[in-house]
Amino acid sequence: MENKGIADIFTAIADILDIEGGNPFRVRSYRNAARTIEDLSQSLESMVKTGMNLEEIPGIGKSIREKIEEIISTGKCHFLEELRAQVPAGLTELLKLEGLGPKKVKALQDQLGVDSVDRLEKAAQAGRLRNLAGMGLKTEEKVLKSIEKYRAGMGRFKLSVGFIYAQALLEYLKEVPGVRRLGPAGSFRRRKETIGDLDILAICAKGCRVMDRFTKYGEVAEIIAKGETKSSIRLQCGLQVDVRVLDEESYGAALHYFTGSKAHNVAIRDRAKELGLKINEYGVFRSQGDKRISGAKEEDIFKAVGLPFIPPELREDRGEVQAAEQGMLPRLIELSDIRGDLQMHTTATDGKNSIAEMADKAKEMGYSYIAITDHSKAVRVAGGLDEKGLAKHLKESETVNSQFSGLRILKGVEVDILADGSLDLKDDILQECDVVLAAVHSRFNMEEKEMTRRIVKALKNPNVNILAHPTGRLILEREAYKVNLREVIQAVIDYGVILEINAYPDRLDLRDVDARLAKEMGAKLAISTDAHSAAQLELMRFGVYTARRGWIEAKDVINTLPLEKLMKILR
Ligand code: DGT
Ligand code: CA
Ligand code: CA
Ligand code: ZN
Repeated sequence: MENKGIADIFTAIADILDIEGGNPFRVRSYRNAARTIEDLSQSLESMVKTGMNLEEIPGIGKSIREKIEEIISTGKCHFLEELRAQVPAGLTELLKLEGLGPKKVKALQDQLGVDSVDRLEKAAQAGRLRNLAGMGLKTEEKVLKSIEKYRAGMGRFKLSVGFIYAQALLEYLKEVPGVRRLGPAGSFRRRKETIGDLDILAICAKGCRVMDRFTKYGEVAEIIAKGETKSSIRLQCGLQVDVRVLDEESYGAALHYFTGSKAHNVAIRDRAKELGLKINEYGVFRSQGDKRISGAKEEDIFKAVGLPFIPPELREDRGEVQAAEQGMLPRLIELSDIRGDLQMHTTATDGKNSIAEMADKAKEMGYSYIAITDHSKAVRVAGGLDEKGLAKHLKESETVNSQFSGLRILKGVEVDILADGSLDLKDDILQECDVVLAAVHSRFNMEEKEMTRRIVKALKNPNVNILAHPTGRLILEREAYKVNLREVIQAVIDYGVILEINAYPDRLDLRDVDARLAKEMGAKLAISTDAHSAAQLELMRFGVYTARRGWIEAKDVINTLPLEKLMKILR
């Protein structure tokens, strides 16, 4: 089983214990274990196979190690199954609704007998929540909204989760004798922020047993369909995977077709029609007489309609066909353009690694610079720094910097934007920093006008360099706060501030279309991971994917610049 699947089991345990009012330390130890496991760069399964003692991993003790070994050898966790037998199945689902924590879920169950999303919806509609302690009319409205949102996102998975399963599954299928070519298509290949399912295409030799092997994959929960050319399974995590076996001569046409998006395909096919051609998943044909022209390579499709290759990330029918026609396609940014990372946290606040450990990893990645940007004091849950704490931390950054050659460690902070738009730390300490990120971490439910005024006021502070995660959304979990983004973008331009594309896979904030808007209005961007561990510095790729979907080029992004040029922008 993948690390992610094992982590999900520990999260499920923690959720149930939490609702049952279990010992908070125990709950936390399961949650921490889940997080640790998700962050591991090596698979637990391979560690167990090589005989490594898992208790050497920080945060993993005897009881969790035993459970991991059980899960790896049996695919199941007995303890979780026991817990599940004690609570209604729908109850833990309630935790997935925005704004509902274990305490509220428990209260709803005890006082109203609510133990599923459907029942909660009925109770809210019937006005039965408003009389509970700590709830009211507003709660009912909010609950109904979160239910609506939950249902809309149901069955979708974050791109990063798709990556975990896609990589493992592709590795597995590659080993099957007779598989000649293998690759992802669909929204995964377009790097959309969430995927509905995973689409995989293959070319196989005659007699290849790829479908047998696919449907016998270790994490299959259900075989939805099994055929010679198409099979679908559902993994234990709920993700559906489709595999299609194609003919070599039509691989390109099928790859284009199944990469989508549907709207892009329609735009290409309309163009083909005007040229007297027909394009489908089997190839390019003449409309008259059905003579086949090409289709083995994906380039064939674009060539047939007189266009240059359009990268998958742009295929959303958002003007890419017209841009291609006019020779105006952007030269999209690539991961290799990135020279450093401008947001990360360390053990000084809620990160897992020291400054030196972050720097080691950055060096290994070939970066020229990183900025250490821990939280400020208003973010209490993260142990944010006050002026004194930051002063000491900046000194430490300097010291570590002097120990590294070829990597510049910039002194920074992620300072909180308080409710009134003032900053959480005094100007004289902010002046000491090379990089100041400003961000909203509280009071998300302000009115749009108030939130916009709050952020714009913060941007006026001349010490602020970058507006971090500008809209505050968490994918599939929390909507962006209400804010007039155009006004914010205009303000960053006016005050010389950079907008962040936060690469952390739960955030991807700015999102693709907003990054594009920012670029079109003339703003500059930074792509930063917000890493809370050294391993998470690798998450940069998700920020780059988002930028590419936003038509962003290397020249729009400040952390593609060499150090000296970057320093000029940061002043
Ligand atoms: P998803 O899975 O919801 O994240 O989105 P996609 O884009 O991966 O959609 P999916 O898996 O239903 O189908 C994969 C691709 O196949 C889709 O992007 C375009 C193509 N496709 C599927 N159904 C149709 C269709 O009815 N018409 C056209 N033109 N293309 C289709
Ligand atoms: Ca799909
Ligand atoms: Ca599909
Ligand atoms: Zn933040």
